[in-house]
Amino acid sequence: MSIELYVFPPSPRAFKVLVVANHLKIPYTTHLVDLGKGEQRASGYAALNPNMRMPTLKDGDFVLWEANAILQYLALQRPESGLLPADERGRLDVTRWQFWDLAHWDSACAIFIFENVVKPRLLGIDEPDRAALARGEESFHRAAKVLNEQLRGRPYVTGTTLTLADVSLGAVLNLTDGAHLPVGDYAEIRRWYAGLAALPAWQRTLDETRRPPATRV
Ligand SMILES: N[C@@H](CCC(=O)N[C@@H](CS)C(=O)NCC(=O)O)C(=O)O
Repeated sequence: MSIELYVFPPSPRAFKVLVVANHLKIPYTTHLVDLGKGEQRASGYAALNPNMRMPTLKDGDFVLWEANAILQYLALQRPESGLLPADERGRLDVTRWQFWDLAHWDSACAIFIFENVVKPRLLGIDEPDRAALARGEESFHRAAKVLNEQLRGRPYVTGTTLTLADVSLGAVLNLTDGAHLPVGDYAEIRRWYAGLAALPAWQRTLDETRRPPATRV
């Protein structure tokens, strides 16, 4: 039985899971958790993920939520890929950036996504909260400066090879235009993201996330 992924494909948190599965050629089936219809609160889904958020992975009787943990689970299916390095220090470096993602990067970007994408497209609210966006700007620039400097002289976040750190941090930039993420001054971030977006699996996943998944929860 293949891995089951419960996702709302327009979300970068779903994208990061799907792109890793595609990059590693891991077979999976998807179940749509339509956030626009509140399907994350359906009792069957809430039994899998008590947070009532997506994504969630189910592999037989093993259930895992939190996108960055799911990425590690997928990478461990193909250790030879190097997406999660085998050596302890390399692995901790990747894990560090995945933690940093949730603590600083994802949380800053999420403000822009909520105000400029989710509100108008899913909630029918056209006017963004200016105070929230101002807080988002401050958090975004503080984090973006760190990421931009880290990428200087490095093709990827942790060095010369693609790892989960790149996927965790790069997925959100798919929404740069729609969310108005202010990446304009960060040349290293833009150069690095262009490389990610050129990956065949990235392209395929972008195509796939524009189509509805086969089944529903
Ligand atoms: N830290 C979690 C965040 C998951 C999350 O917040 N997912 C959002 C969509 S991007 C969600 O399902 N929201 C539904 C809701 O808040 O009702 C992860 O990275 O997996």
